[in-house]
Amino acid sequence: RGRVGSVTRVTESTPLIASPEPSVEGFVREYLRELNFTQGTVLERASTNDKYLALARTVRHYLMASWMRTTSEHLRTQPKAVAYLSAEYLLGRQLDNALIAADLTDIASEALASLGIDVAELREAEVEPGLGNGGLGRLAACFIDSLATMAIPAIGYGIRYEYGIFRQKFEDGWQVEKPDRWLDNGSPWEFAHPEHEVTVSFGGHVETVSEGEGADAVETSRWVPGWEVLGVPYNYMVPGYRNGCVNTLRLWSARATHAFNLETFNYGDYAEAVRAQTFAENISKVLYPEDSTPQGKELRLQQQYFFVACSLRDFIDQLLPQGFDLHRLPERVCFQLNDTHPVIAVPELMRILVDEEGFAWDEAWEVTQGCFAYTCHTLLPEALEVWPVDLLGRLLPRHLEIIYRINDEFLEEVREASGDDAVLVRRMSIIAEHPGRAVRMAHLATVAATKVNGVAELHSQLLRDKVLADFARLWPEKFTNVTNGVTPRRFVRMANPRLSELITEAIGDGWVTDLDRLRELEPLADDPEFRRRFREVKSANKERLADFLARRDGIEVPVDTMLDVMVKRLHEYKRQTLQILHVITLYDGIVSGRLALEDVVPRTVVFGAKAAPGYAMAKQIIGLINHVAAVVNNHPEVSRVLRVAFPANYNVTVAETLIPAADLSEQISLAGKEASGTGNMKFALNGALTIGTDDGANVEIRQLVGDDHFFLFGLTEPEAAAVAEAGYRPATYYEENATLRRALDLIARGEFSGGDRQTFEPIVSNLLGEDRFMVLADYQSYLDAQQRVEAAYRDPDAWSRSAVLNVARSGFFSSDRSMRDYLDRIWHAEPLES
Ligand code: TH1
Repeated sequence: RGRVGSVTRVTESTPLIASPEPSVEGFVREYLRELNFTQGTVLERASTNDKYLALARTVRHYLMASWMRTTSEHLRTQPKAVAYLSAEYLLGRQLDNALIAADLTDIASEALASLGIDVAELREAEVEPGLGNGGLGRLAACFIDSLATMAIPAIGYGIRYEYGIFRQKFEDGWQVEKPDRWLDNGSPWEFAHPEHEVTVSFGGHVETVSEGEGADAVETSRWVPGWEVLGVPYNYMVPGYRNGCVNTLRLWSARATHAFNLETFNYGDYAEAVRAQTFAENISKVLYPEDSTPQGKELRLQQQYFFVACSLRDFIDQLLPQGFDLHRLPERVCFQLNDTHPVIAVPELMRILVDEEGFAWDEAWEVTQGCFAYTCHTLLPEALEVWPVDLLGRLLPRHLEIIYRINDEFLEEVREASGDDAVLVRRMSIIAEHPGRAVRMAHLATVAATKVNGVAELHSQLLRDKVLADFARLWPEKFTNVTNGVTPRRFVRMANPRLSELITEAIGDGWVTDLDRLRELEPLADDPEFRRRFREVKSANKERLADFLARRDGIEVPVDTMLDVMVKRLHEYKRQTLQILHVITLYDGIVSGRLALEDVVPRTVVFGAKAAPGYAMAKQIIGLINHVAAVVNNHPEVSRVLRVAFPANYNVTVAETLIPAADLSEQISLAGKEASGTGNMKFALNGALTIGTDDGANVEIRQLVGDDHFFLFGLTEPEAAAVAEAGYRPATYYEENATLRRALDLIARGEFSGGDRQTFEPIVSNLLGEDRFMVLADYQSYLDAQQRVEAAYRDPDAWSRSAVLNVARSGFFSSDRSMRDYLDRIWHAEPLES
């Protein structure tokens, strides 16, 4: 269906060009060829960007033969594949990861050094593809890394946003958003394939056609779309770790159709033609910057349908043999739905099977139910996507009709199973009636999927007991858990080379692909020499961070203090406010003389957080943190023991230098609100201790590392639910706790806003009036836990013993383990034999 050509299907291995020679001389030759022939410049005149692009392309060449071989093997052997459907992939920089995967780090450094080039400087030139908001997008990136490392036939499908997550700046401490022009300096990691473009339709109406005569007559629906766009695939390599497997990430970019333009041009209206083009191309223009709080914008639904329609078409046309019997589709693929964003794929597959392939409805539904699995990533009611029926019907009329029929048959089943329980039927319906008629995407996903999973034990439990309880009662076997994980390649091996070397020296390098082997470090926690070397690594990482922040932001980080870090999206439920209240309490203690400087363990509190541009309270909190930082850091006494650093534009690159330097990891969401968290895992694996609530994956981290090596505080989920049930009154805590009262009064009196009482009034009145996430209820417990942190930190040997045990006992949080769980419980796919 491509415009230019169709693919030749590989039936046996086609000849491939071999990789360039993996030697310093070979690398130099290849590099200069790239610089001269592709980049079109000579070394003496090359800019840093020229040199970076040439390096990226050189590294690419070394992975190319493996990529082609993996693709051909996939096509030849036709195994069951995993197709991961995700609206976000927060990839981070590619160069270092590719160098490590191809085992070229040393060769590349030496080769470039021989040309007088410092690889470290070129690494800095890469702009990271920020095609995601936070945890959900980064999880997708970790998963495709693990799938490649485990040689699982897998393809990631998503959107090639022209603008990724915005670049955050601070002006007078307030967040300002700038566009992320990540493609401007060239994009050496992508391969455009316009010849494999896919047409996607929107709008129009549905016609009912009668076929056959009399009693045999059947009514069928036909979608007559109103307009079309093209999806152009861009392929990215996903290299496995030194295993010869390179999978593909395929991101779609929107283009105007050729016919569309031609007609308009024939009318002679050039400007109108260009406008139409812009309209179509808007679809993949920008990532929506809301994390966990979707905006019901039409363009967002367009994005969602656009990428899943392209992906299903592509999988069927390009990855399956011609003439494949789609009744057998579930044998060949599992489409994993990363939250509800790709759920419109369910009616799309139904449409393909019924309208295009002529399947009977029941046959099509059986196939569809066999092909999808759904991961839910949240518990917040406001994060559950709901599309107004009129919007969906306008954009995708045939899909709405299909959703209605799925719902009719489903509700019939509910009625039968429940003895006509009308209340239950209304609760479970895919269509919500209030406040307006709308499609509940989580219900649609749950009805269609073979399996529904949460992302940590507690989260999956709460899904079964609360959010999707009716569904779990009807189909208990459908529900399962897969606890999230992170890739040890990027977040330990690459981000923390010093720790990696120490570990490898102790237990060999098998841990990089078998993270459970970190257990072998446990006895070394009792070895004073090992602990000393561990502390040396931590200090060196702090030096590296201090260097990085000094150059990047002009921020001074004292390296001999406890590094206390909270990095994640700004969200009220995550409770950055709780940590800033602790900072204010320390400040107040010192300034008022109640706390002697000698009694404070010197600490540097680091924040990193972006707020959704339309989330006013989140932006207020950012303003507060920056204003508190200014006061604390400029106070002659306080700043001797307390600093606050808030580097702007926290992203994957910053995480990679920050996390390995951290002593203390702040995971302080209200229990029952953070589905999993994945930053928490990265910190533990890099030897930070956690101060945290019993929420998300914190629960499992604490169980694994042990209570003595984790600082637990706060209400549990059942306790928080009980407090909410009984009627939470935050002002009581203010009235009864003098320390808390002083901290809040300082904010209210304008201590951090040059005496202005209005600036942070919304925060104070929200905390005293509503405090939906129970910051005040957990304040004292948090303070007590921070006291235990200080006591523990005063004993460096005991602290580093705990830190080593955190590393040794966190192997479970490898995304390789997550992938094994998905394979066993959901996908049932096998590795490609090589
Ligand atoms: C996050 C969850 O908040 C986090 O707890 C979890 O570790 C992570 O997903 C990975 O599972 C979510 N991110 C989003 C983003 C959007 C919508 C819902 C969620 S849940 C846009």
